[in-house]
Amino acid sequence: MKMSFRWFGETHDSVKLWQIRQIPGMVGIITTLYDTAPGDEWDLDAIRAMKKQVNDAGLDLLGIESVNVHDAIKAGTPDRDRYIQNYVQTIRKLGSEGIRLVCYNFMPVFDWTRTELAKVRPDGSTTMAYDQRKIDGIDPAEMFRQVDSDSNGFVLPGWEPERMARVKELFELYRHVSEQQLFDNLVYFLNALMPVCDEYDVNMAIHIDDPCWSVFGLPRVITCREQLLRLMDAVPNPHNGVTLCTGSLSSNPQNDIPAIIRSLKGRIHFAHVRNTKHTAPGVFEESAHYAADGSLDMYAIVKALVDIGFEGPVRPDHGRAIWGEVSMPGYGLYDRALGSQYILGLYDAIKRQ
Ligand SMILES: [Mn+2]
Repeated sequence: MKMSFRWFGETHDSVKLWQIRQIPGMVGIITTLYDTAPGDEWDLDAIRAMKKQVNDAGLDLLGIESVNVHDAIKAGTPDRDRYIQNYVQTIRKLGSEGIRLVCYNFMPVFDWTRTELAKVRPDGSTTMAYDQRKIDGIDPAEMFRQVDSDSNGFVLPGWEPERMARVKELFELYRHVSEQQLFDNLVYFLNALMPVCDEYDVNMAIHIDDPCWSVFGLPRVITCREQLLRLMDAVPNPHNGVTLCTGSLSSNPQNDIPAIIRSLKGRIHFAHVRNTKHTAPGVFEESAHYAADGSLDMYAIVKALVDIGFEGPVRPDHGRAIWGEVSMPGYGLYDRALGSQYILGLYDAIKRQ
């Protein structure tokens, strides 16, 4: 596996590339162009500049997270083909620059959802947490106000104010979109992308829905093994693959993550590895990566990735806020650096056995 770190660019991230470069075993960066809107065709010069910046810091640009998918594509409105064509052109440009991984998600309206961004843990660190009982008691606009006020002044990916200003309109857009239709729209989108992915050897890697069930009555389809395999079968091209996010999958403890990893041999193109601690059904927080700090068997997860021959980029995904660091929630330097070392330690030990 290639250890990587998500980075939000010089103007959006509190963490610097030179700091990331000093984490042992860290070889790559996962980033995106932050001044593009979903549906835009990316500018080739901007892609080149982004890549050069990462390379100049001694790191490889291992993938894009995310090229966001326009709501017209997800909802399947008549203008979707225009946005799909822009997406095809973006893949073409990324591929021509040697960037071969695109992470994306297909969740309507909201990206990942948390009910608390700075829950205080017994050791004084803070972390992101989810409580379904709170979701059941508030409306989406209130949810956004809470996220916005707890974000340390950073703009959280998936929670951009422009997007949230349109929350009512977006809910209206999806009002008549069933889970079957959402799934069909995803298949339509992927089928349109596969020729350019074949041409440039670009892997599409869908992120697990987070949490992996319907929130606020919106449809969600990337939730469990059955649904993942259904998508792999619907578009059997190996460039149609998965971002295996252990944190997102773990939101539903019914998901047997090592078994899911084994069932997706050859189709996992990117892995997000983190741990969560569950205290009640639908109630969890993001713990340290160390297995005993949370509820996941991190050894079994890394072992399954090794066993299926996974060699793509891995990143430590979210971390807690520790040692007084102020950053975008979930995306500080310190705890993700610690997490990367734990994952690499497991990986080394498993490889040497
Ligand atoms: Mn993830």
